[in-house]
Order: sequence, then C-alpha cells, then structure tokens
Amino acid sequence: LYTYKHLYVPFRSAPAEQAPQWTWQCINQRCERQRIKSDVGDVASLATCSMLCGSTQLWPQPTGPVTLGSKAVTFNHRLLDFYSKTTGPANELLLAAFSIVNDSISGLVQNSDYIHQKTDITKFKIIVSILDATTVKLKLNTDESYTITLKPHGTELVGNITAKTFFGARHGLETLSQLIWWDEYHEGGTLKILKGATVQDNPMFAYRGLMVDTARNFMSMESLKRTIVGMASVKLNVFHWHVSDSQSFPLVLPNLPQLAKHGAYAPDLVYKPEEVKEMVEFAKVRGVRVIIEVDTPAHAGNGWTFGQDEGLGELAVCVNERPWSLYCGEPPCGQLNPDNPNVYDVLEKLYKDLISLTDENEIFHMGGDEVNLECWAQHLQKNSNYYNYTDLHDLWGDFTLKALNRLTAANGGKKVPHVIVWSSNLSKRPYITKYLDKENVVVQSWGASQWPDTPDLVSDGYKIIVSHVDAWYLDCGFGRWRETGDAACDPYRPWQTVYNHRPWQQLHLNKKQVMGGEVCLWSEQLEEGSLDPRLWPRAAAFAERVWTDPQLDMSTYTILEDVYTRLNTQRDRLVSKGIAAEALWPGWCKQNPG
Ligand code: CP6
Repeated sequence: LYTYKHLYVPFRSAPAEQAPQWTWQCINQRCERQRIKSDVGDVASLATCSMLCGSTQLWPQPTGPVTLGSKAVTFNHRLLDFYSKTTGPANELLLAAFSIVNDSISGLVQNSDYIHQKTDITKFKIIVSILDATTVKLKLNTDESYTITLKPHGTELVGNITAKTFFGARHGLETLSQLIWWDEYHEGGTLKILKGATVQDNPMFAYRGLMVDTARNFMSMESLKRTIVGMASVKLNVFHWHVSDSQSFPLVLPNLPQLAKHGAYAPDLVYKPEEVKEMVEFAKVRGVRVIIEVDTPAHAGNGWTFGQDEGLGELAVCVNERPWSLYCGEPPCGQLNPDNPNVYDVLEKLYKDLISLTDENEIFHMGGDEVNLECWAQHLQKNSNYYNYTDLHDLWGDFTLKALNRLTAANGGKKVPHVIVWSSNLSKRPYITKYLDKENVVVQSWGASQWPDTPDLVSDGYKIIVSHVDAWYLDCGFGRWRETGDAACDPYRPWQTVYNHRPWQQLHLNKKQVMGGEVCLWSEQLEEGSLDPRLWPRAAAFAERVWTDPQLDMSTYTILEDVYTRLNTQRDRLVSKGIAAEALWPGWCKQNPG
C-alpha cells in the first residue's frame, strides 16, 4: 500500500487550514457512477457530469478567462463544417489543420453506428479568422494567442476562432477539440460538445521544447510523427531532434551522405532527406518547428570516420583510445579534430544542409556539450601547432568561434539570431564572455537545478532554455547506473516532479531571459517500444508548466485535484490519438466517488 501513496492526492474535504493529508482517496471523476444511475435522456444532468469528468477539461489550462457552459449537445462528425476567413498564404496551412482536427474528432468515435442517431443540432460550424495571413513560419516572436466563442445559432452550433496568426488559430482548433468527447453512457454512445464556451489564451513562454535522441537507439519516422501529434495536442512547439551522437549517425544529408554511410547502424536505419522534409511539414501544420542537432565537437565519432577514406584526414579523434572512460562520458568516444582544417569545411556543408532540410534559420542548435579536454590534449601532443595553448578551454573556445563563423557562412553570411549550445564548462565564467556572444547565443541549461549555472547565466545576461536534469530529463531512473556511483540520472522523475518544477520562480530568474523549457529524452536505454510511455503523460505535465505556468499553491487542495483530473483526461486524449501513454492511477479511481 505504502508504495502507491503518490497515486493519491489530499482528500478534498480536508479543512483548508490543515496541512495536506495524504489519504487513501483517489481523486475520482465522480460522474460515471452517477451517470449510470441518472436518467440517460436528461442532457443537462449528463452535461454537468461531463463537466466534472469528461473531456471538457482543458490541458494545458488557458492563461486568459474561460467560461464553459453547463449544457452539452449531441452531434456527429458529419455535421462538422469548417470555414476559413483567410485568403493569404496562411490559408493553405489552415486547410491542412482543418483536416487534422476533423480526423482527430472522428477518431473519438468508438461505435460508428452512432451516425444514425438523431442529434441535438443540425450543423456544427467552425469559423476561423486569421488576422495576419502572411505568417507561415513559427518564430520566437510569433503571436500564438487565440480566442474562441462557441454558441448556438438556432439549430446550428457555431465555433468562432480568432487569432493573429495561423499558429494561434491551430492552438484554438486544438482547444475547441478538447470541448468534444465521446459519451459512452449515452445510448449506443455519441459525440458531445458543450453548448457554449469562451476561451482566451496566450502562452507564457515562446520556446516549449521536447528533445528526442535518435542516435543511441534508432526510432522510426512513424514513432517520431506520433510524438509530434502528442506535442501538438498539448501545444508544445519545438521538436529538438538530437539526431546523431558518437554511437550512430542515422541522418542522410544531401551533400554529406558519407556521414550516414559510415555512421548508421544499418543501411535501412536512416532518415532520408525527403523523410526529414516531410516530417518538417508534418510538424509545421501542427504548430511545431523542427530543430535538428548534430552534436559537435564532442559526441561525434561514428560517421566522421569517412575522412580517411576521402583523403580528408582524421576528422574525429579518440574514437579508439582506451580506456574510454578517460576520454568521454560513455563509449564509444569521439571528438572532432580541431587541428584538421577540413573539419571546418565539412561543418559548413553540414550546417547548410541542416538549414535547408529544416527550413529553419532563426534557431540553430550547435550541441557543444561535454567536451573532453584530455582527449584533445593526448591528440595534440603529437602536433606542435597547438603547444601555445596553456589552457585547452581556449582551444575549445576557438573551435566554437570558427564553427560559429561557418554557421554564418552557411546561412548566406547572415548571423543566425539564436544559436543554442548546451551548458558546459565553456558556458561558465571566465570562458563564457570570451567565446559566447550573449546577443545571439542561447544556453540550454541542463545541470541540476540547485547548481549555480542557471542563475549565473541569467545574471551574466544570457538567454536560456531550461532542461534541468533533476526535473525534465524523462529517460532518467530506468537502471541508469554509472561505475562512478554518480546517480545524476536516478531516480525516475514522476509527473508531479515534472509539473512542480518552476525554476524561474524557485531560482528568482529574470523571466525575460528565459526563452522557455525543454524536456529531454536520451535513448541509451530505450527505443521506440518505450518511447510513448516514457514521454507521456509527463511531457503533457511539462507542457502546462511552460504554456500556463500555474502557481504552485500546495495549501489549495482543489488546484491539485483539478490537475489530477484534467491531466488524466488529457492522458485519455493522447491514448485516443494512438499514443501509448502511461496510466496515472487505477481505473477504479475514475468510477468511484471520493
Ligand atoms: N548525451 C549527450 C547524453 C547527455 C548529454 N549529451 C547526458 C548527460 C548526463 C545525463 C543524461 C544525459 N547522454 N549528447 C548532456 C547534455 Cl545524466
């Protein structure tokens, strides 16, 4: 019994002044039992039930005012009619989004015979107005806000969505779809929607990321697309694809196919350029941008061995040094050779390909983590050119400056406005100010939340993305064990830990410098079979943290209850989209009163 304490939340009737009591109450959804007992024909009472338990619970919670009516109507998906009031370039994206939301509403249907039932309404119109029809690319300053008004006009139900951009409109469609649910207790089952609602919404953070590592273990295109479907459902907007590492290089680049040829685990375990482009388009119509990271100069080994074959010399070093533990954090080692000028030419080609594959040049992720200076020291002992480095951090810094110049060259001579690097010793004092320009470098801070790194970065004026290992590393805690006894990635972070992490508040960071957050899924010990349950519903919990950023008021029981029931509802939505999300609690909790 003790082991499952975390499944339960403080009992609702506990007096407010008393400290939360962890009791053996599930937060139930209260309604199902009541519904079975109630008169099935009574739409109003069923709607009230649904308010408590059904799909009328939004996730993430909108930041603006929300009113949800207490009555629901029955309808069927053939009564859906979408109207675009947009004529500009955004219209094409909007039409694609219509078809996606139409499919996801149809996907709620559990019994196709319901189509023959009489419905409360004769039509369900969804009308979308986009004010700025020229924005077709998601940027950090893109307005993602939207408003919804849903109300009946005679026998028709009309949902009006107004947004500044396509990206806001898409979020509006997502929210509107959350007002719809399958009511299995209605005779034969039916789709229902609230009869009235108004929503105003706008995200708290511009960068709401999710990282997947496809280098340690390969993940199919299908599984990555499924991940993007989940992201869209909770309004996450950056898919950070950690595509390569020292273990494998599965990305086929148009102008550098040698990397995958030497680095993929197998000829068919690759991502082809057309597939990547398709993925970028798939993500875009779902409001998500794709950022591909080819990690360098460390975490680069397999793949880069093609240099010798082509007379370019050693592009990566330390690949075969022994014992590996002296030269990297996990085998096999590999670090780009700063001493080989061909490395920089290859990098420029690589950057060009990545920019064109993703059609993304506002944000670029350079990697830059966990450089092992001992590796470079060993290699360079043989090379007199570098004897004048007394501190190899300066070699690392110089490498980074050269790589940044190549990135600018690859981008047609224009600086990429936001270059992300992982936090590292180079992003610490005194090196940071010498090598990383705070005007265009963003640091993704991945250390523990109590380390000084994050507050230091902010007080030194840098923009950051938060990915604290102790809250937002979702792969952690599954038998990750190190010979050193380092337990940095243990134990598992339950959804409450993910949700309750609010670093800007807890560390008193200047929120203006926090671009947002990102959850990370490293894949040393998982492949696509465990992708979904390792991500969901925890990535959804994270999404509300970066979209809504709700207060953490542990003395208010109702907030906690509300989070449990809404997250459980969102979990069910993810499952209805074919995502194998983990359960939050026993099914019993849904059916039994508190
Ligand atoms: N791979 C890469 C990793 C990690 C990082 N970069 C990592 C380090 C420590 C932990 C988990 C993951 N596996 N390329 C660090 C950003 Cl605890």
